[in-house]
Amino acid sequence: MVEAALSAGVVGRAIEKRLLEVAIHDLRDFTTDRHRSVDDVPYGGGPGMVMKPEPIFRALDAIAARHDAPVTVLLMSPQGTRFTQRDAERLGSLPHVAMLCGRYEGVDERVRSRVDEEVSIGDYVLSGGELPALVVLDAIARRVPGVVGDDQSVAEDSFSRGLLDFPHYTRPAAVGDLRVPDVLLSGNHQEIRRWRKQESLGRTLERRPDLLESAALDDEERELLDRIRNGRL
Ligand code: 4GX
Repeated sequence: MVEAALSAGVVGRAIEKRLLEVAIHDLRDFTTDRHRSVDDVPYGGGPGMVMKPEPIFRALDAIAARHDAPVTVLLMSPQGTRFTQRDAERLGSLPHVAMLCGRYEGVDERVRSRVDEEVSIGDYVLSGGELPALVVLDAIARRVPGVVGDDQSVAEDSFSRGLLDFPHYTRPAAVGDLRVPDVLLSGNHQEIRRWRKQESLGRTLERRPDLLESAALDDEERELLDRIRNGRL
């Protein structure tokens, strides 16, 4: 699954262009028993299985040995702190990141002594950490200069500005009675910028008011938000 994802799309192209290097490590390659076991029954009893610590420690040692600069170890887990655009920006500036993907009920607690950050992609339970790791990788990769064609569009991305995106339209100007807002056809770039700010703010207020508490708004945006809140827009 991870191999397939790494060969496709934006991440695939970034790797081809050598803007990004990704290695997959199979924990079974770091086992020593005949059955190559990576999991075992939980101490104290109960259902499910727990990932054994030694194969994980050996894998992390092998990864560290491949690099001169520090390797930041992430554990993908629903117990982690929620992954955000800010984390994508921060992690993207680190020399090396290892993402530990568990299955079953999780990892032996002692593994956390080797983990720098426990990361969740959202409040739902998946069957493994691989999809979360691919989500985190994608968010990091598309910010690497040259990976996405247009650096401008990455910089202006919805969450980089801390607000939800404004509505987008393309040709034709009318599909039946569904028309593109006149302001976008006006050629008045000052007005278009203001309309987009207004739409971003309106949507954010409506759908994600929590984002407004930490959004860095400029003077015009604070004025617009005030007017939206007071029903004057
Ligand atoms: N965001 N899962 C990890 C096994 C597990 C459980 C506990 C370590 C500790 C998930 C998520 C997620 C399912 C990946 C359980 N590993 N990961 N897996 N949501 O649901 O990150």
